[in-house]
Amino acid sequence: MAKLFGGELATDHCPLATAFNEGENPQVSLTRRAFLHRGGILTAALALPQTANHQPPAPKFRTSLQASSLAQFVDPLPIPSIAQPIDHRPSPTDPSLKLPYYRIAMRPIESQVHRDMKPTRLWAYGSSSPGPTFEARSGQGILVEWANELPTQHFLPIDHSIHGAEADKPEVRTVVHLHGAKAPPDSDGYPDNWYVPGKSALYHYPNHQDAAMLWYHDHALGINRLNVFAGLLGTYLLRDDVEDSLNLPSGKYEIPLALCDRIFDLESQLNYPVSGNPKSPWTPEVFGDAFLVNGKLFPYLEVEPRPYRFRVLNGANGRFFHLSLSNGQSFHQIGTDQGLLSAPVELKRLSLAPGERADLIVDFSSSAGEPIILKNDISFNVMQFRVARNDQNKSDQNKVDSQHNEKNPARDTSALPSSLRPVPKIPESAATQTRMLTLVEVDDMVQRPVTMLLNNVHWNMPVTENPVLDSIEIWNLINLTDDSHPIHLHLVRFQILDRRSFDVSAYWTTGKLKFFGPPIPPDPSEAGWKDTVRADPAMVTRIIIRFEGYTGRYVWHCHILEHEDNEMMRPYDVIAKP
Ligand SMILES: [Cu+2]
Repeated sequence: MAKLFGGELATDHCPLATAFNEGENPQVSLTRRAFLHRGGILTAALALPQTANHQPPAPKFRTSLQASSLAQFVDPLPIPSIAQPIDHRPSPTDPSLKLPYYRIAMRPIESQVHRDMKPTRLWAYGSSSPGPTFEARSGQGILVEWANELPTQHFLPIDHSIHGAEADKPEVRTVVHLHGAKAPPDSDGYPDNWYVPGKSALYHYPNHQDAAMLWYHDHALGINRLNVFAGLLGTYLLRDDVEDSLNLPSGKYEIPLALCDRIFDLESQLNYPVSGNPKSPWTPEVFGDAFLVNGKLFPYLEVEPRPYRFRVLNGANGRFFHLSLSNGQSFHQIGTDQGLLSAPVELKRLSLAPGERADLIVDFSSSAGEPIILKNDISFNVMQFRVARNDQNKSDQNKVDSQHNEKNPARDTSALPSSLRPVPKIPESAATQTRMLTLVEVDDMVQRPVTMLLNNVHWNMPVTENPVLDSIEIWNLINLTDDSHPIHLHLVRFQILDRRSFDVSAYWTTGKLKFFGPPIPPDPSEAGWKDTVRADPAMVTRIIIRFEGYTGRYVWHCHILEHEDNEMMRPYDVIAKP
């Protein structure tokens, strides 16, 4: 169990200092962090408690398009196509078994994200961003060959001072992670397992897990934020008999909504912000004013006055979405990152951190004839639902229902069951290991973030978290920063135990946790299986995890991609039982 805190940072034992020894770790030898360390600045900055209102350097933007100047709700919501297998191939674990085999190529595409914009250059899985949606069944494995057919030059600003993205590395590198999958380590998309244009990797997804909405995205070390911003993401719906038995809205009444935010320039091209320093263009967070839903800006969706199931993904680099409906109506959340909740939760507002998913039932039956806007933070429009009138005759229906092209809208026979799937609580007494893990922001002298760390250690340092297969652990995520960090563990699902406010200054000084109040249980909408958890500032967030599935090397990291790329990611090993 690693226990590192501010009081220890200036000592010779500081692992951070070791990381900056050029002889020992050439990969970080020329980073600006090393420069700061040599100047004696870093340790000083580290030993100081975080203060609010750090001012990031003014980013140098190309002139940005103002998304709010565009006409809204003029483009229909795109629904990504369903990925189709092209063959069947032997299972890596049982060659007598033939598994569906898919081949998905990463390619540059041009996509018109809004009627009044020019086509935008994106990188996509297949021919759209988001890429095709996978439909898979629990217990039925698939094989996916992820082929890198991208150009050899990147079109977004690489920061060569970030580890793994040094100038001697190929500019374009990709590796795919299926977020939320219980996948073997060699199919998990380990960030160092990147490959270059012209190469591909064959991954096996056994799907031995409950129905859930997973998503796939790039995970290449040091440039993940750029690859995802460029468009490399898509959704993966895993289904099972329990879900089938619930009679939830399905078919055209079940719709994925992949949300992200982007910045565009006046030529309609992606405008990824930079720090202003050409040698280290990394910026700590990126927030765009253009909210894309399934790749469109301000789309609309024509719906019938009946319940719909929306599979919502926050695929943004750093934005937390706070969603509500303009008519104030409530909706039900039926699932979290890792599948169904035990019972529906009625909500008027849904918060989703980057990487999180929510499974929602929205009933439009009392809103016939109304337009309803999906809002973010109350004041920003995301998309519009155009609810058809009840009295609309068949020909009207056919006209407005062009997206669905269904001649006879089916009578609604779906249900909202009062109970969904049991989520048995993992008892705390079952945990055999408790880890104390800090979330740390390293600032320079003027309190600009320079890097982000988990437990004060860098990506390249030896593994410190090594849970035993099938054991249960409690991880205390001690957030010493001013930001909320969505923490994601690969391979596993977990439950949130609680969050508790603590005295950050006292922790920096003494290394001890002085709590301010009682533990706060997770929100009802988080009280299911999770794979990504919001670790709020100045809080200890406790999660309980059973390390099931495979032994081998995985990662855990912050899902703010700018943080993840700049050291807020660590390897961990699931080890065999002694
Ligand atoms: Cu973070």
